[in-house]
Amino acid sequence: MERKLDVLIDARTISNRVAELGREISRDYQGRHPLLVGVLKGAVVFLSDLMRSLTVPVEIDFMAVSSYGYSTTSSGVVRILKDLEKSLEGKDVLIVEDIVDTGLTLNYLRENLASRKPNSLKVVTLLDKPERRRVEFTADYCGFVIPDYFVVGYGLDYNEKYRHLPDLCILKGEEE
Ligand code: PRP
Ligand code: 7HP
Repeated sequence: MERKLDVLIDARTISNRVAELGREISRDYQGRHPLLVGVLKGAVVFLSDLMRSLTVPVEIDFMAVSSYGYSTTSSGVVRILKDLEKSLEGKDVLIVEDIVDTGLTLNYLRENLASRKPNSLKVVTLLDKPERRRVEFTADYCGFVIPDYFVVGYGLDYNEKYRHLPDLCILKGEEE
């Protein structure tokens, strides 16, 4: 099957929006030192840009969870593959995610991290695909709401490919 990439959101538009999110988050966390929790692997590009747009000091940590395997349809199963290094007790935690699709991953992660007694817990996602939701989930900060396309680039993959693309692209032809 021939694959085709159409740009949905170009690198400059992403960069401008990430800078805006950075300003908003910096205002909201003034005087605090939030812990950014990146969800591997898709969020690494977004997290690395977002943290450099913040004017408050941050720490970072990462989790890896699995819900998809190598399929583009959600199995509904969330498993922790890599956990955080330190306790969240008393910390201001901001989960950084690349995309909310069915909502299963973040719904699970938010509950899981809330049970570790952080001082506050919020979620920032670069992308939100509300048409695909299977459980109710609303992020505290969102870069772009997008239609139900399978997208790659800026950290997002299909079978581990395309994460390096600077633009966010619609992948056609390979997901069938
Ligand atoms: C993607 C994405 C989110 C999750 C969102 O991760 O990064 O973590 O799926 O989907 P959901 O809202 O339907 O749960 P994926 O499992 O593809 O792993 P990756 O980040 O390593 O690419
Ligand atoms: C996961 C995911 N990964 C890449 N592109 C998408 O559109 C996706 N939705 N959920």
